[in-house]
Amino acid sequence: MPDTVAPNLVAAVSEARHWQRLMEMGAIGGFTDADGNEGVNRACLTELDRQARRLLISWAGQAGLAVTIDALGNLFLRHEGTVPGLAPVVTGSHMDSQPQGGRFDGIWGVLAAFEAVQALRDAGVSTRRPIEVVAWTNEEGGRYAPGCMGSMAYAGYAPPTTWDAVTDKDGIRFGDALREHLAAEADLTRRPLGVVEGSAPFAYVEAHIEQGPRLEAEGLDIGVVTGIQGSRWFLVEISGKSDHAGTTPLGLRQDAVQDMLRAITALNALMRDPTDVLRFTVAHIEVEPNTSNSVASKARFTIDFRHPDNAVLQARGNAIAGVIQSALATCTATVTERFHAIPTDFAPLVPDAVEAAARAQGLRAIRMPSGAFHDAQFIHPLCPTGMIFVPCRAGISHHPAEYAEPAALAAGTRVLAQVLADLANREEAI
Ligand code: HGY
Ligand code: MN
Ligand code: MN
Repeated sequence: MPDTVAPNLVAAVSEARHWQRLMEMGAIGGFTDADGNEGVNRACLTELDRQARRLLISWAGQAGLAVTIDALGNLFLRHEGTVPGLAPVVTGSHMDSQPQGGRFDGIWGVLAAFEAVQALRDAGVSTRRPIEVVAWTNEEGGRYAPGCMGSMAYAGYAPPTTWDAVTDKDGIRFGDALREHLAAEADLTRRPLGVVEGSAPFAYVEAHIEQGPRLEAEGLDIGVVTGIQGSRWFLVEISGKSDHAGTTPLGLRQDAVQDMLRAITALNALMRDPTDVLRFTVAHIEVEPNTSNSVASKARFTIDFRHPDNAVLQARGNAIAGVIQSALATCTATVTERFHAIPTDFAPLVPDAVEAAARAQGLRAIRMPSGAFHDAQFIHPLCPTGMIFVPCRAGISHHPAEYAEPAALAAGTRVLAQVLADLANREEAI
């Protein structure tokens, strides 16, 4: 990795153009919340998602990049290298957002990758290897659980039809929404799904806002991400019996809400961690019939459990179902695991390239793990993988107040550009 800065490449990254594109993207599904924050609600495989993709595709066409999509709708923008047949360097993130999301989570990584590739081309920096900018389908898992469906299918982690029967809050099946989406993008060139003929990427780099407070609090510019903690998602459905709230004695009830509370209380005890490293969240609850004067027959809730140590992730995650069953008083419960991402430690190649580029550009960088999961977690087994974090305001994310400064995003994009130029000119992954 040349320790010199590629000055014309760094200069070719345009902060203004990059910010303008981010704001234009943020207007698609954009909204202003009660506090005046500019948020985004752009769920995967919706008209808004397709609008955002068409905007990116139009920019890619103007920049001379070849556009393809695969059977999961993963979108690729390809910059050709000078040596035919070499494995590409892949870089990108996701374009879908949380329902109360921000203008930077995911989409910044896609637009930073696009800006970096455009800067390479503007600066006349040739690369032996092709570079592919990617937008993965359904990273968030907000509309359809779990997240990372596009990258999981691409990496062969699960068959592409795994999630066809998953429904959204309106009962629309993922398989049907995907079919509709692919039909709407039938004009785009289709590519085989995943790693075909052994063409695994040479390396994968994902730029992302930190979604935590550390870089800002410590006055740092770049997070050199060393790995991603593990995540496990479960759906719990408690079944009881609906009854009249006024006439049914408590002793005769099979109250699904009361048993849900018992189960969550027992899970809180299982997940207790005085070191506050473990993450346990129940944040999506549904009750049926959901009226104030009928005892609940059903209670559904989600579990998002995370930990950086796989031994803890497996031990406590595997105990969840038993703890729930033991906590029930009158109802029955089903516990379904929907997502299981083991903790990831990135091989040194990409983190070292990120740290060297940050240093060469005079930026303050620190090595750190990611608390959020990312598509990089599923690409990691295929090739050397790494991530670049930039600071976001107060670490806020998955909220309309999510914000990052234009200069901070441009700095992250310049590091990404230099890392791509470095990796795309390497002979071997050493
Ligand atoms: O939930 C996550 O960690 C990611 O931001 N989707
Ligand atoms: Mn994200
Ligand atoms: Mn997110």
